Amino acid sequence: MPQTVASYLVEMMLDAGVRNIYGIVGDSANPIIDEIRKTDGRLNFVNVRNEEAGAFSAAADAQVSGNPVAVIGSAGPGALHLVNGLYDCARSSAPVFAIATHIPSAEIGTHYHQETRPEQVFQDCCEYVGYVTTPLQMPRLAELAMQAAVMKRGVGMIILPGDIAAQEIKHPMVQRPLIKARPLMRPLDSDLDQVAKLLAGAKKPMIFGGAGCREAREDVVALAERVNAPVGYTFRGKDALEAANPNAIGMTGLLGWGATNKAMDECDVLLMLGTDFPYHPYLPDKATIIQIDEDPMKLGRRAKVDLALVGDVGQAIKALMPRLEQRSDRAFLDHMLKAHRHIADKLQTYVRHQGGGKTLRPEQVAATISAAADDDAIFAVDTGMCCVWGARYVDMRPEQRIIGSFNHGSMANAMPHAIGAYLGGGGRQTIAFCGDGGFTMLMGEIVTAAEHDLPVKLMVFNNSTRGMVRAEMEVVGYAPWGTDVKNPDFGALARAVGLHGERVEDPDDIEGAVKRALEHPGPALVDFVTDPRALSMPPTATVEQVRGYAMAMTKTVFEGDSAELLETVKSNIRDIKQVI
Ligand SMILES: Cc1ncc(C[n+]2csc(CCOP(=O)(O)OP(=O)(O)O)c2C)c(N)n1
Ligand SMILES: [Mg+2]
Repeated sequence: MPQTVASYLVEMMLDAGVRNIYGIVGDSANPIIDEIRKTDGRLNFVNVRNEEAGAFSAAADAQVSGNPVAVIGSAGPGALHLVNGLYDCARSSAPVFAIATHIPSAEIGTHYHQETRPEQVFQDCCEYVGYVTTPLQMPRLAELAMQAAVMKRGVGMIILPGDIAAQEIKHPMVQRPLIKARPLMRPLDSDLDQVAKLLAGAKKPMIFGGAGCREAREDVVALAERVNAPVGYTFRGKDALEAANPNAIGMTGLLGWGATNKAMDECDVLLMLGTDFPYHPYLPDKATIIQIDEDPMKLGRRAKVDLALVGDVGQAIKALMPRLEQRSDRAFLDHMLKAHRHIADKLQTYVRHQGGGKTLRPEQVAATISAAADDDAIFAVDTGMCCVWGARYVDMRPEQRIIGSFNHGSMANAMPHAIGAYLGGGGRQTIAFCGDGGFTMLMGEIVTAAEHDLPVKLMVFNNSTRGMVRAEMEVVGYAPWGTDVKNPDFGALARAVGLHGERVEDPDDIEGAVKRALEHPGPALVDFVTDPRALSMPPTATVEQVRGYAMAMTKTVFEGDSAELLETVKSNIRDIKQVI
């Protein structure tokens, strides 16, 4: 059988470990789709309803499975739909092989039907873009794209006109075995000696970890216990460092909770591990900062770093441990753990009091879902307030995962992420925290879940507003405007599509609805009609208490301590009073 460009691509994807390819058919993609068909499911074509969602699913699939995942979009608009989701792949370091099929090669440059310039459009979100204009470039370009995806953990793309996909590869160029595993790198001994010295001299050492700690939880915990350091983390670090970690003290930043912010203020040596946390005002300016990351580009770009080391976090710690004595002074650690417990307890206010009324508190919804979830459940949270509920009320267990569009920050990620996480996670319970805005943005994917009978659990936090932006407006003194939306009954909508669907308006019904959704064997949706003001309103309070509480809550949520921020909050008290 002669090998065509399309048949080679499918073979190469299978060889590289790709199991799922997300996308939508299209004229220019047909030669590839036909080759996928011939694999009889070995390469699973996940027929989605929007290519953007397909790319989000690929991002989650790759993050959960650790394997490269593929997406395909057809010429022009089909491929363009991929863009936002591919940015999410790139920003989440998800190895994704993307095929953007293209108009017939003879028509390129003539403003032909559906013509775009994909080689320009995708440049920024891809590690590599190979533009195939003749089968003579194959398989070299496809291999380079796959290698870029796997080795650089990002998007490797080929742009492929449909007519070329169908052509035979007569003169294969430089076919070589794919390199499938990334090497491990560790810092130099001399640099590790310096780290050991700084940590030994620290009175208040602290660790702050990110996604780079994913494979190194036990190493980080062992290190933290050796030097008695509290461990704060980013959202992607929560996925790795919150569970099974006695020194965990929560997150910092906009969504932060726990004692991390306080520890950042008070620590004298900060060890940043595998994090590119972007919000530099939350990083200390007084402490000595040591940073370890496998990507040198991430060193020192967020804070003034005193000692920067390139290397894998786990490998670095393994080599560092023999250089460190057990520290006996636990004063700073114990102080932070105590502060952390206090703040964590305060956060339970709305969970315990259920808002004191008949409106649904999202905090209670999130905490109820977290408690009912499987020990190895995967959570996907939408950008918006669902990030806050996920950050604060999903109490991670060691085998659980939590993913989101944390670096790219796109809405509408949770449902397609859940679909990809379910497929990549080998059938684990997968729960999406969807905002009503996020859910409706890529709502077609509920049909994907129904059609493929993917038992994702879609928990819609339906506050009929773009809540996160509304809060942002309020905090800086804008009148909330352009934020509210009118929604249908999503439970009824889900049932119409073939899912288990419910709508919950009474706090007493939360638990039962969560249980029924999780126990249902297929896809399920619960439409939680939540309180749109759920950021600033205390359960039971006088006006004075509301004033103080609102300021404190707003401060907690936005983590700002500045007088200016407090002034703007005060100016919004009138607004807050409307809801008591
Ligand atoms: C694609 C996209 N559009 C706009 C934004 C800006 N944005 C961030 S959060 C948000 C509101 C989200 O609303 P919803 O999904 O209802 O969640 P809520 O905050 O109400 O829980 C918006 C508009 C974004 N991040 N991504
Ligand atoms: Mg909303």
